[in-house]
Amino acid sequence: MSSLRRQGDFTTLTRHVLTQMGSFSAEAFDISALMSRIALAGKMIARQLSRAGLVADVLGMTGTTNVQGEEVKKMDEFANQAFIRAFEQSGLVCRLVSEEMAKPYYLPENCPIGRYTLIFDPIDGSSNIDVNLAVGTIFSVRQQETVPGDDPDRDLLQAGHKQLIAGYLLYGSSTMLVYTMGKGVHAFTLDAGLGEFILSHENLTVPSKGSIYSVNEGNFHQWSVGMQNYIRHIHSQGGYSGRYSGALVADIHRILFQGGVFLYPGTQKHPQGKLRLLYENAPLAYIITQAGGKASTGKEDVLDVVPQSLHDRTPLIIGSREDVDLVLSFLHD
Ligand code: P6P
Repeated sequence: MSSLRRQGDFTTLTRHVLTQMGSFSAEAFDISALMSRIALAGKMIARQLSRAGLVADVLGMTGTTNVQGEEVKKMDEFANQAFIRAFEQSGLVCRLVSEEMAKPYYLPENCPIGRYTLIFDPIDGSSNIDVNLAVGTIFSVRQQETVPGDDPDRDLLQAGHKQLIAGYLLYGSSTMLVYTMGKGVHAFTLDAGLGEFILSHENLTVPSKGSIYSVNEGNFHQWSVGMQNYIRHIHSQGGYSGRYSGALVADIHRILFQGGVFLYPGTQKHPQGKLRLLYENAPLAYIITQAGGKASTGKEDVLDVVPQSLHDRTPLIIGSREDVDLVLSFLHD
């Protein structure tokens, strides 16, 4: 279980990152500043969400569709712009990869100094906004690499093990930021009065087994026989609770704290499922794996998958190690 912090121990995000880096080198300060910019974008988004319904440009659609062919909500666009504004003139990040942008967005003023690429889903679960339910942001930081070949962005098409940092923001009853840089998983809660993310849970661990299964059972008849048999098994066993919010970040956050398994399987129509690898499944797999859990596509570890393109999708089975292994045992039968 996580260790709740003592009241009054004001460990800020920037200080925690420097502690994690174990140094005060220029690189450590760059990473700390980078995380601060992510936190700033998160605060801008949280503030806009808190005014939904009161001010224009929060609820509703923009009238455009994104590279995924999905209708873009006003908050999707606002959140995407918040990250662009947070990293312009920062000297930190040279390239942004977003669910909302077909191609990487270069920040030329930061290149080539900015050695990092930020990959993100600005608002995950945006259909929840109009009904005031939790939504999130998912982010991943990778080192910018020059690889042979004519495509300057080819270095992005590498496995999830290449991630330096992964995390998410959850805009729920409180606003939280959860991240890992390979040394455990840590959670911060936004103290709006201070305007700071304060460490609230350190070294989070996923329980080895849980009683929650999180899946959209409306797709049951489109799943493989193995996946259908797993769900039948769960129904017959009893002792499980179904929880599904429609926002990946909220459902994963519950699994991180309480254990269990989240599933977004492939279907006959969409064998790769719906969720995107680079800015949803890979960052969340890094977090859950760092917390002692497991993340699989059903065929291989999510972190081993090498994407063919920026917006590739994979099926996702993620959570407590024993629960994920139980699902896999039905798929491999
Ligand atoms: P469905 C939101 O659109 C999202 O990408 C995830 O946040 C969420 O887990 C999933 O899709 C919900 O998809 O098909 O169950 O509505």
